[in-house]
Amino acid sequence: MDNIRTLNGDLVARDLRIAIVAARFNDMIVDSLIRGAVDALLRHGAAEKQIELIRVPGAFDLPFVVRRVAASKRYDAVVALGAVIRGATPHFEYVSGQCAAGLARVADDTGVPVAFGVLTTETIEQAIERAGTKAGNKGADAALCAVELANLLKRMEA
Ligand code: INI
Repeated sequence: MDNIRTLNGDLVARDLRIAIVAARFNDMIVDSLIRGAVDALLRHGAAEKQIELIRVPGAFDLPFVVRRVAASKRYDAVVALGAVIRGATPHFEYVSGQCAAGLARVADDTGVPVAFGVLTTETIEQAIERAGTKAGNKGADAALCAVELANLLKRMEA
């Protein structure tokens, strides 16, 4: 193992431009995800001016806007945030499925990392647990994933 060249992305956000695209639907939850994401980026060396926050109506609408944001090439990575709660919607599968598949497609098509910080839960309690209470903050996790992927790409291209 010692002789294997290993590439990793570090968690230093000092030189990165990060876009956060966040849904307004379930904003009580999503606002906590945004706070977690911003806090994680600042604590990992980003300045506020390196971060841009863009709001969209719901999780279904994220891929459309994230594609524009990623294609602009103004950002090293995008953090997509939202909350789809089964109890709140009879079309849970459509919204969550299209959102996840759409965001993955955007990352593949543009080559810009898109971190998936969209909660898909059965209940509002499960969403609250993942938005800054007992199961951590998935917004913060997604932000750090974006930092790691952006730095990994820079290292792979160096
Ligand atoms: N959008 C969400 O982000 N979460 C949900 O739980 C949700 N529900 O319950 O339907 C939801 N719907 C709106 C959807 O994302 C779009 O904004 C809408 O369909 C217009 O395109």
